[in-house]
This record gives sequence, structure tokens and C-alpha cells, in this order.
Amino acid sequence: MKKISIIDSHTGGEPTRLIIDGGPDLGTGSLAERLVRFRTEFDHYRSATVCEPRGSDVIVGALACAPHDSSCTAGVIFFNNVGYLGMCGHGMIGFVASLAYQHEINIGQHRIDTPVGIVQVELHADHSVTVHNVAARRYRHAVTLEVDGIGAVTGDIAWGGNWFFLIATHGLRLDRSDIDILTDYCWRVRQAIEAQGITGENDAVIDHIELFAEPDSSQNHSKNFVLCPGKAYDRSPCGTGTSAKLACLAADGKLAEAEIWRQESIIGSVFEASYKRAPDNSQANSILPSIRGRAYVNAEASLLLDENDPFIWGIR
Ligand code: PYC
Repeated sequence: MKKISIIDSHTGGEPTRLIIDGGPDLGTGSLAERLVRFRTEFDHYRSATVCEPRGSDVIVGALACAPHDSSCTAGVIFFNNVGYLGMCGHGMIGFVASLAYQHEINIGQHRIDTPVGIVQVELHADHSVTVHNVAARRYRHAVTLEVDGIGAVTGDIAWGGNWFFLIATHGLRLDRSDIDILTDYCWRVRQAIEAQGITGENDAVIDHIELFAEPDSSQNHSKNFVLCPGKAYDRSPCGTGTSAKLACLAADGKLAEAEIWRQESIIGSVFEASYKRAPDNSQANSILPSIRGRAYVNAEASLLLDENDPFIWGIR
């Protein structure tokens, strides 16, 4: 019987399952190189960990890795029910909370190696975590596409560690009781984006769709609904999605540097966010977003992989 040791946490309701032992040996090299090895040679570990019958469409997996860059405390590769994520904001907060639970990280600043670059994090004394994400930027403004069963939809395309299509005007209520309607809307938009060959930079697939509305709480600035690549919706306000939103607000001159943006999720959890201008100006409109949130560890377990089990590597 093979065992994979995991720690589960949730960040604003969105789960993260961290593999701490028994995962694939991806060897050495940059985290981007190791992600390619994970995808091409060990993808069955991804499905065994996050897909049914052990997991569900909602779970984001995280593989703890030795960092490539020696200035980093740790490295991590994120994945989900259908593939891999460049970065994951709620997952990074869950990762740091799980390392803290294991006494492997101290209060203070740390650098974490990821496939899309080094991410600086701060574990605060109250155990909340600030993620200083990779640079975010708006790539295209007000892109209109024709969507089957909906009509014309207009949104911005932005990078926040993943590629997003952000829609402010959609005529829908962002309410938990309408999750199915919201999922259907976003999935249709996603399919139209793909069918019409609309991409991020360098033909990157836009695999996250984000809707915005007024927040429920007057303490917050906005509420969102984010549909993830595998058709599950983000229970948290989505760290990379909030980063993409900040890039759009900054590009529109609607949010100043260091000003606080409180992003509420579809279930009411909140990330507190702000940004700095990227110092090198290497990318036009590029900002450095920071996202603060809190994760709670809620399980520590071993996944058991029985070689007689026909679904040993998950339902793929
Ligand atoms: O928090 O960045 C995030 C995220 C991406 C997908 C699910 N959560």
C-alpha cells in the first residue's frame, strides 16, 4: 500500500491539499521545469490527490518542493482537478499556514519558489498571511465577444499569476443561490473565448472567468465570482483574480498605489489587497499586488493507494 501524507486547509472557504510526503520525485531544476516533469511523467499523482474518489473538483493541490533558488524557504507547485496552476493566492496562504502548523516556517518574511517566479510572503503574528504576488498587468481592455445563449459580453484580459477574463457588466446577481446560473454563464464565456481564439500574451489560455458586483458588506469594495479551469467556483475571493482586478483598477486610475481594496467572495470571505508600481517598468502597466488572508488547517492524513483499486490514481 502506497501512502501520500497530506495537510488540508481552507482559505476563505477554498480548500488546499498539501502533499508533504509520498509525492512524486521531480528531481532538480527550476520549479517551471519540475512542473513540466510533474505534468508529463507523474500526472497520476495529481489525479490521485485531488480528483474523486479521494478529492473533489473544488480541491486545489500543492506539492511542497525543495526550492531551486537558495534564497527561498520553500518551493511549491499548485494543481487542480484538470491540470496545473502557475500561481494560486489562496493556495499560497494555505501552504504557509500548513508550514506554520508543522513549525517549518516562522513569523516574518519568506521567499517561496513557484513555477511563475519567486513570491514573497509574510506570516503575521495573528497567523494571517500576506502574499506579495508576481507582477500583474492588464493585457487588453474592453474586449467584446459574442457568447452562445448570452449575446455580446465585454471584459478585460489580465494576468495575476493566472489568466483572467474580468466582466463588470453582466446583469446577474452574485448570490450563492445562483451558483448554477453563474457557473453556466462563465462556462459559456470560457468556451466562446476558446472558440474565438482569444488568448492572453503568447497565446496563453484564458482559463479563469471573473464576474464583479457590489459587495454585501459596506466595509468591502467589491464582490466576485470566479470560475476556475475545471468548472469549480472559487469559494475564496481568489488571490490571482484579485491581483488581476488590481491591475485593471490601476490601469483605469481607479485605485492608487498602497490604497486598500477589500475583495469579497461569493460566500462572503474577504482578501485585503493593495499594490505597488513595479519599479523596473519592464512591463507597461505592471503592478506588484499584495493579498492578505487567513487559512485554517483542518485535516492531517494519509491517502492510501491500493494497487488492487481500479481507481487507485483517481477518476481521471
Ligand atoms: O486564489 O489564486 C487563487 C486561486 C486560483 C484558483 C483558485 N484559487
